[in-house]
Amino acid sequence: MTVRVGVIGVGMIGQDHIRRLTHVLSGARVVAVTDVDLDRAKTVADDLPGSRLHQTGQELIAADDVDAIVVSSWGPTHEEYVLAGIAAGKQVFCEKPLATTREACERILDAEVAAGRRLVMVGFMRRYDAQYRAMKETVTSGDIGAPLLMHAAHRNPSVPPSFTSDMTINDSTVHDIDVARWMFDDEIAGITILKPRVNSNAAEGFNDPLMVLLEMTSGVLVDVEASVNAAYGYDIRGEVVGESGTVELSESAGAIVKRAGQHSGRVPGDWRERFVRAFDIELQAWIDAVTAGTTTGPSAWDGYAATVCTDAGLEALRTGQRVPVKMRERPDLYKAQ
Ligand code: NAD
Ligand code: ISE
Repeated sequence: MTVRVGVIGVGMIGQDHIRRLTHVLSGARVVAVTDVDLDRAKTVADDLPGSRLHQTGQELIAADDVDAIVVSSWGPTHEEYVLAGIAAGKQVFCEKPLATTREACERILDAEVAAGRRLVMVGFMRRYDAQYRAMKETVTSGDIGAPLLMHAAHRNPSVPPSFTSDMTINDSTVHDIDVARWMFDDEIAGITILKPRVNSNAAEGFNDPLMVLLEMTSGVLVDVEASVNAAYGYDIRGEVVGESGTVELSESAGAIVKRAGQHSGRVPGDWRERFVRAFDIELQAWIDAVTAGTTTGPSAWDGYAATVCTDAGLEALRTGQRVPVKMRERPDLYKAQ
């Protein structure tokens, strides 16, 4: 069976997902595209033999020849499409964030629970990265003893002028929040954010970098340096400190060059380069699950938890105070993930 996929939102990541669904992965074909920018969607459809342009996301979701949906439009528009996908009984791969407010995420949880089955996977691709997976295996094996701390850094080389300090939390650090929950199979209990000296490369009024402290309910502390004007490249770091050892992400792929008494290697240019394989593996896992009639990967509950945490993070950024994270009770549907 070939899964016939419709893609809503064909900007940067939407087009990248279409490329991988078309040229890299197996078992799927993109048959439908749409975007609020119809000219952009038409250009994409014209370059994609066998695909059809739809005027709206709702029309695409309702189409009989669309089996499953990728939502890669702007975050605030995700809720509408995810809810429509659930109502149509179609599987949805939704880029992060699941939705931008706690209430919107709760409406999605309610809809899935009412449907009685999981239909949504959220695009937290770091869970599919080989280095993060190796780190989780080590933590879970107990080889370094009980985890105590995690040090992380999320450095973007630069951001467009439209990017705000809030987005450092809900667009970038949201990935570190998901990693922390997944790495330790635990929830986040509280968040504190400190504002160090400002990088002179940052736009006027922009607090960059930020130091984010996540407290897990187990007591593990996760510190995340979130920088979006790091200039030298896209650098994702992580180290878990256990009672009797540590495990850290290694330097990213690429050859190490040794010459003239020095050694050097490549720093990825952006998230597409750093996580290219993770995105491939993530979407292949989704296609395989859709084909098998099952669901996999980060769930709507994970999307909800991440948004509740980023909301708390925004309050912590505004107030300078520690903000507790309070979530609703986890529905049975999400208990055996
Ligand atoms: P983008 O601006 O390049 O593309 C978004 C597209 O959505 C645009 O073409 C826009 O016209 C379209 N759009 C906006 N509103 C729409 C609507 N109501 N209906 C249909 N289309 C609509 O943005 P992007 O960088 O591709 O990001 C898209 C999503 O992917 C965001 O949610 C972002 O957070 C997420 N993202 C995830 C990662 C990751 O690492 N997993 C990386 C980048 C972006
Ligand atoms: C972007 O939207 C992503 O999701 C990337 O993975 C992240 O590293 C980047 O900071 C975000 O802006």
